Amino acid sequence: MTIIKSSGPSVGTYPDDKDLYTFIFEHWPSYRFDPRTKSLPLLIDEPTGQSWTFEQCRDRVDHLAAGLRDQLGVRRDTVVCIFSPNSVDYLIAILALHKLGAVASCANPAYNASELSYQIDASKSTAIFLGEEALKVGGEAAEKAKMRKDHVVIMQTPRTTQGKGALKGGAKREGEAWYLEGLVAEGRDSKELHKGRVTLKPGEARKKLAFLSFSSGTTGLPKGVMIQHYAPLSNIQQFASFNGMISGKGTRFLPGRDVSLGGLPFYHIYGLVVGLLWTFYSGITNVVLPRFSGIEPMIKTTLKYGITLWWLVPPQVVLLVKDPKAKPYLPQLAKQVRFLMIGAAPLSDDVSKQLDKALPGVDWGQGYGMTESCTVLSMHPPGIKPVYGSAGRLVSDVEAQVVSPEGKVQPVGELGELWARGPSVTLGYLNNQKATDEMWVKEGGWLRTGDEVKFNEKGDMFILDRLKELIKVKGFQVAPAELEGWLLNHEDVADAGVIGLPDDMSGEIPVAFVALSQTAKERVAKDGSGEEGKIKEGLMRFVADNKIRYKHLGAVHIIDAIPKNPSGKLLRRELREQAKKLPAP
Ligand code: 4UV
Repeated sequence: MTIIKSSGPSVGTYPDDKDLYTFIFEHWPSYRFDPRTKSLPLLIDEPTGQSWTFEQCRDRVDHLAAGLRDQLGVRRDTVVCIFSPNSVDYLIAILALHKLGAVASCANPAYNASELSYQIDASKSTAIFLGEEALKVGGEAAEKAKMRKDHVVIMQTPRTTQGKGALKGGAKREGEAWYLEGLVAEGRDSKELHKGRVTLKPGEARKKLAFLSFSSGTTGLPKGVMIQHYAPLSNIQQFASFNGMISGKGTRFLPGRDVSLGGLPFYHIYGLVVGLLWTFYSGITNVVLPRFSGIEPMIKTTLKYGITLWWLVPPQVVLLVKDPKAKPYLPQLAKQVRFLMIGAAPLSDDVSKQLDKALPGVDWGQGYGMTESCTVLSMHPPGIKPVYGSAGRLVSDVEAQVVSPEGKVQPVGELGELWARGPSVTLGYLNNQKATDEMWVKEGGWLRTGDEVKFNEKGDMFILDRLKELIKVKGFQVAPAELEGWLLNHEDVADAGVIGLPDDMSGEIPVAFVALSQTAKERVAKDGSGEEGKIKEGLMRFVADNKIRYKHLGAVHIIDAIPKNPSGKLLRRELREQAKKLPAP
């Protein structure tokens, strides 16, 4: 049995009687700023520069929780969807829900109404926070899901408010919907303020849900990942320990001095746990960007706010090293940015080399994680040079084994599927025991990652392929089953198979293979290849008009039949082989 263990310092004991609200506001690690001062600006709204201290955040969380309790009846196990671009109130909303024992289901703010209503239904969300820019789509989806109108909370960005209840002449509501500011505004004495707080008994954090995040996992449609409080709470500490913060020896990060780029989407597990929860818990100032709007704005924000920590996905690094707009800033960035982590999809060796040249001397490396492992499993360790192509080493208290297709545990250096275990592994998929059993192995507590990896003797992990169906476009998840199901709604399609093909900018891009319906075949027989072209265009549009941008198809190919095995399972490897033979588009 070859079990690979983390070489990072162990955290020791993880608290299992704390929800995230309690953990973040009342659990004091030695490395965090002095709890008596609490005067550090911790969250900064990038567009306005308005900042919030630890105490101000807690006060806002407490008032919002009271408002949610009194006006919406939110309580233990109520599921509430958050549909918003990044904002300071993203964290406030999450922690207010956790204070009441409720569960946050964070959705991609760029979803359309049908994508969002799928998540609302699947998570059984009974209330929703809507970012201002998400109002139209969110309102439509909430209506579709038959959500009560007074269970909608509109999150204004701080720049549109001038203090508690000051919005729009003090209006607390818009029609029946609540303004977040309106819920915060209620005056309450301290006893009233904390009524309804849910605290956990020893062991309970291991089971009590904190988040329902969506992931397609190995196969099929996106499913709600049941994330218990213990999982992010552990991962935050594993991250801190691996980077020397708990031991205090050679710490990589400097609470009170470092400034983080809050630009990764907070709905996604990488942005949520690393880019939001870990920074706040660690007392690191976070500049919150509503979204990534190009490499130059990101650089300008970095320079303006003295940002020293960058969390990125590979396509942003490609822009950084290749876009001429970035070039003039590189020397200045190399002096200021101290650390850069890249994750959620593979980073090529070529781009890695260019990054080393672009930002000489900067501490950078890849990180690797999954929604199901909430989140970081490996990252580039402190104190060594980046190892091109490596997704780093196992973070503290993570163990791994590499398993062959025949189920044999491989020796170090051999290829196989990564199975990982550690305190941040989640509980499984909501209402889907079959998919849960396929990924969570009861014996040994392993999580099957569906990623093909190998380790070297030093413990560097290399991800060589993805064995699961999942497609990653710019680090975002695309489930082939969702696009296949959608294409089957089109009258020209008898059968469909979707795979991801490599793309320089996005990492991968979804491509569809379709077998035509009888009527479409007849049209082609009559009108020839011109009609084929029209059908392909029509199908590309059919996806583009109905799905979020990163799910749009790069190409459609018409074939006679979609390859299947005798039990009807789609053979994606064969589609990949066929794709290799096609002329370049
Ligand atoms: O579920 P998910 O969308 O989750 C993520 C999480 C990425 C993170 C998390 C914490 C970090 O510190 C960090 O750096 C990155 O993406 O998708 C999980 C799948 O994405 C692929 C892999 O197939 C996972 O199973 N993936 C994630 N990171 C990498 C990657 C990587 N560095 N290299 C290659 N593939």
